[in-house]
Amino acid sequence: MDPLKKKFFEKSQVLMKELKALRKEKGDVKVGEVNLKQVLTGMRGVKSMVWETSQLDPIEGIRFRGYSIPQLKELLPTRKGDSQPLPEGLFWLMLVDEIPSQKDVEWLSDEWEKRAYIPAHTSKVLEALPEDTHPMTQFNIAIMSLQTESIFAKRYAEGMSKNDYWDASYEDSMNLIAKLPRIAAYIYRRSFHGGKHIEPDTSLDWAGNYAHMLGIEGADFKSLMRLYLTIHADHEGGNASAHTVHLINSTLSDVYNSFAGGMNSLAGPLHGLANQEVLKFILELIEELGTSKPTKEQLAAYVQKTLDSGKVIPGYGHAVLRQPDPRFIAQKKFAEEFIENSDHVQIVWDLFDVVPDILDSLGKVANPWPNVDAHSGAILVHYGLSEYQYYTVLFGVSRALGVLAATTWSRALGFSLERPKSVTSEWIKEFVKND
Ligand code: NMX
Ligand code: MLT
Repeated sequence: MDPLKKKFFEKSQVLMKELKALRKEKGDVKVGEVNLKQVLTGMRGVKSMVWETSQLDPIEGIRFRGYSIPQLKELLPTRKGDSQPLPEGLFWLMLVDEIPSQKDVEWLSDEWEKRAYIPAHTSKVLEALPEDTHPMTQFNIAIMSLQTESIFAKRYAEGMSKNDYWDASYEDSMNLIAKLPRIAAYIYRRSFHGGKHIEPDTSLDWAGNYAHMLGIEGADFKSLMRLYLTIHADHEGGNASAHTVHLINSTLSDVYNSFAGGMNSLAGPLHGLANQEVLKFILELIEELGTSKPTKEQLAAYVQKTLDSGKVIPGYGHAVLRQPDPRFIAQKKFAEEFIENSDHVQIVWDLFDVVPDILDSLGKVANPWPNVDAHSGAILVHYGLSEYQYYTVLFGVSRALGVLAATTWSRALGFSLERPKSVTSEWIKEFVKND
C-alpha cells in the first residue's frame, strides 16, 4: 500500500468507528432548526452533511483542516526557488490531516505523473466536438470518457465488499486528479491554439507542468498556477459543485461520474463560470467607456447601469461569506508583488473600491464584497491567458483536489445515500396557516 493510502486507511478506520458510535449514542441530538426562509432560499445555513477537508467561516473565510490561506502559504512545501504552496501539499493535508514534508509532496508529484496516462479514445471524443464547444463542456465530456478507467465501477461489478469502497475511490481519485491537467491543457490548445499540443515536462510538479502544457512559459506563471490551484481547491461541502459530487457519489456512482456532475454545477454563472463573466464584464466596460483607464466615477455609473438592466455584478456577493474573500485577497497580494502596470488589474482594484457601496445601497445584498472570481481573470490576462471561456476549467482542475479527497472520506466513513425531503407549496401554506 502506498504511504498516503496507508495513512488514510489508518486514520479513516478510527473516525469511521467514532462516527458509528456517535450515530448510535447521540443520533437524536438536534444540530439546528430550519425555518421557512431557508426552505425557500436554497437551504442557506442548513447543516446537512459532513465534509472533512475544509470549513468556511463567514468572516474569516475558508480554513483547510483548520489552516487559513496565509497560514498555508507559510506551512505547505514549495518548489525550490518558488514562494507559492504546491497543491500536492494541500491535497495531502486535506486527505490525511497532516502538513506533508518536502519528500511527501515530491512523492505525490511523481505518483500523479505515473498515473497521468490518457486513453486514446479521450482525444478521439474531444476531436469529434466542434472546436468552439465551450471548454467546460469539453472538460466534462473528457471526464466522462475517462469513466472507462474506473476501478470502483469495475470492482463493484465484480462484487466488491463495502469495506473496500474507500480503496477503489482512493485509486479513482488519484488517477483522475493525475489526468486532469493533461486533458485540460489539451482542451485549451485545441480550442485556442490550432491543436498544437505541448508534451508534458515530467520533471515539473502537477501545477507547473499544467502551466507548461498550456503553453505559457516563465517562472511567474507557474508560480501563479500553484497558488491558483491551491486556493480554488475546496470551499467546504455545501457549495454547488462539491455538493453535486457528494450527492452523486452517495449513490455509489463512481468518482468520474460524480466529478463530471460537479463540473456541470461549476459551469453555472452564479458559481464557477463567474470567473469568465468577470473578465467579460471588464472587457465590455473598457469597450463601452472607450478607455482602459476609467475613472472611479465612470466605473460606478457602469456598475449602476448593469444593475438597472437586471443583471448581477459578477465576482461580488456570496452565499456564506460576509467579508472580502481571502482568496480574492491572496490574488491581490500576488498581483501587487508580481504585476506592474496592468490596466485590467487596476480596474479590479478600483471596482473593489466602488462596487461594495453600490451593492449595499440596494438594501438586499447580503454580502457586497468581492469573491474569488473577481480577481483571477485580470491576472491571467496579464500572463497571456486571455481566452476567458477557458477560466472555469482552471477552477475545475483545482476543485478536484478538495472534492475528491472529501469523496474518499465519504466512502471510508460509509455515508448514506443522500435523500432529503421536499414539500409542495400547498403543504407550506397549510403548515404556516396558524402561525
Ligand atoms: N450583483 C447584484 N445583485 C446581487 C449580487 C450581485 N453581485 N449578489 C447578490 N445579489 C442580489 C441577489 O440576486 C438577490 O436579489 P433578488 O432578491 O432580487 O433575487 C439578493 O441580492 C439577495 O441575494 P444574497 O442573499 O445576497 O445572495 P445569494 O446567497 O442568494 O447568492 C450569489 C449568492 C453568489 C449567487 C450572488 O451573490 C451572485 O449572484 N453573485 C454574482 C455571481 C458570482 O459572483 N458568483 C460567484 C460566487 C463564487 N463562486 O465561485 O461560486
Ligand atoms: C466556491 O468556491 O465554491 C464558491 O465560493 C461558492 C460557495 O462557497 O458557495
